[in-house]
Amino acid sequence: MPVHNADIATIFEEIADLLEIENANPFRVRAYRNAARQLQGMGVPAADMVAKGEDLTELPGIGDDLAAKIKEIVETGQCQFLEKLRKKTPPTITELLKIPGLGPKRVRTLYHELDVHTIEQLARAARDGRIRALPGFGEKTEATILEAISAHVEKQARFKLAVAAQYAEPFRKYLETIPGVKQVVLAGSYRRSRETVGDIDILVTATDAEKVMDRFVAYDEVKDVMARGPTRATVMLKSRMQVDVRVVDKDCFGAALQYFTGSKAHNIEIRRLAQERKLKISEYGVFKGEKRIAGDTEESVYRAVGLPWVPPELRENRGEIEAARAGKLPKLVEFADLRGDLHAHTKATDGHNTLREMAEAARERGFEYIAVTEHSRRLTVAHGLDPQRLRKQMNEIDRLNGELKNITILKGIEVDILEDGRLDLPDDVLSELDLVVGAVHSKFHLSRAKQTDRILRAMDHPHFTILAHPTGRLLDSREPYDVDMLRIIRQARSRGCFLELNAYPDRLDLIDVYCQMARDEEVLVAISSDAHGTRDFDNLIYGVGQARRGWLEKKDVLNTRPLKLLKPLLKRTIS
Ligand code: DGT
Ligand code: CA
Ligand code: CA
Repeated sequence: MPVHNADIATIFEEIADLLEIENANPFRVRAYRNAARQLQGMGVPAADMVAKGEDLTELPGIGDDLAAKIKEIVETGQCQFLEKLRKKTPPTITELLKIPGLGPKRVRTLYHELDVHTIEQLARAARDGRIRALPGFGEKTEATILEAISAHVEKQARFKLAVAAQYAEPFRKYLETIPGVKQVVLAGSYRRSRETVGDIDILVTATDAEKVMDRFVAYDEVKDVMARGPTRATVMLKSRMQVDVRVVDKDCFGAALQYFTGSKAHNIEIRRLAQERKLKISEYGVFKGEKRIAGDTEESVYRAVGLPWVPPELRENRGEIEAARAGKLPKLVEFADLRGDLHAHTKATDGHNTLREMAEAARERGFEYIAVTEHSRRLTVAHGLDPQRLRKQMNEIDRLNGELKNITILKGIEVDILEDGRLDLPDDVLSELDLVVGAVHSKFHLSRAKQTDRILRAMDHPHFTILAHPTGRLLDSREPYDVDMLRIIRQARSRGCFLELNAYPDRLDLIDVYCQMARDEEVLVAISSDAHGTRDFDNLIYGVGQARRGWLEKKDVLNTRPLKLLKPLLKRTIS
């Protein structure tokens, strides 16, 4: 059974969590977290590398010890070290860390003082009022914990799109090898590129549905078969991802695809349109009385209700039906439209590859430019740059630009926006750069007014170019900070600045509705990889997905511009 990168990453995350709860050395914890992140962002399965006998220590952040563990996991499906840790501390305890407000220290206290090591026990202890009495807790914390638990229970079942892809794509390939199978399409929220996916919906056309069902439930990653009929089945994978599959007739394929792509809200509107025309619409087709008038393709379904085909990413009932009717659907940006990347790190700070390696990898992807934007000095955990080290890097960039053909390295920085809106580096050094990407990395809990003000002030700065990950949210672990996005977007327009859509699978922020807002206000969005290694450029595809959900066209995206047109845009026209 193949071991996915995501599985190894999950093991390393659990080790890191357990070590942290044990109060282990923070560097050790960080090593496991970095390795997990590396694995998740990697295009190549580590299992393949092991099978080919490739040297895992070549991977950034993987030393001998971690390489041995990866090999062990690939070969045995287990990690002895983790098993040892689990014997010392109940493994369910890591779930508690997912409750916002509970860090390792508090989890430790809850475990030692109240013997709490599951979410259920935590909820019970909170309801009984036993938590407020613990040192460092209190009544308010107790109430917050209870609220956080219910939010967590609702959220936990969803997978990040990039993680879902790691399970869904091999499954799709497996289904495609079944004899008699013609088409296999992943529908549902996955097809709409939602940032998280609840379950995977697969549609198959085939000559023999029964045979497809036999093979579907026999996939070796299937843990439980939850339902099974002649043409449909639901299974639970070992990864705890649920998969629905339906075998449909090729004459119904378009109708089924339209139906199971959703969203539900979009489909309800489409059904209403059909009713206005005295038509009936279902997963089997569009019917006038008993007669089927459409359904073999999605286009035919939309045509039957008087609309052009609507791209899946737009199907959220957020104005796409009106736009389609008016012939005003956007021509959405595509991955191939990107001409470069405007946010990347190297070994000089917390990246894993050298400047040259990053530039060459960008060139291999067909990019014309890449901006190197290291962290600034305030971010000490990432070994941020001070003016002296930044100038040293600028010299190196000049040298490399003289040498490398067909790729231009732009000089940038990901500068910290300090609490009062000042930037973490002096003007004179910022003025020497091609672009300044500003980011909030601290004080996430300021009030809405203060947080907004802080960012507006940073943008007032004459050298500020792009606001990185504008709300700071991390899908699993951090709520967005509270800001007035419309004011920020309008400030960007008046200051000639831009907003970033960070393509890291945990971030994908700007979120879709804010992309739409930026587009309405005519502020360009940079789709950026925030690459910490050469493989991270793969994540740009998720950034493009989110941008498409936000209605962005090629013209709305900053880094679709060729270098010649980009350069004048980076120079602030208004300051
Ligand atoms: P998810 O799985 O929570 O990320 O979201 P979806 O959108 O994939 O939802 P899911 O898996 O429950 O259903 C797949 C699609 O099937 C959904 O987008 C639209 C369609 N669908 C499901 N239930 C209904 C329904 O009751 N009415 C209509 N019109 N469509 C439905
Ligand atoms: Ca689904
Ligand atoms: Ca489903």
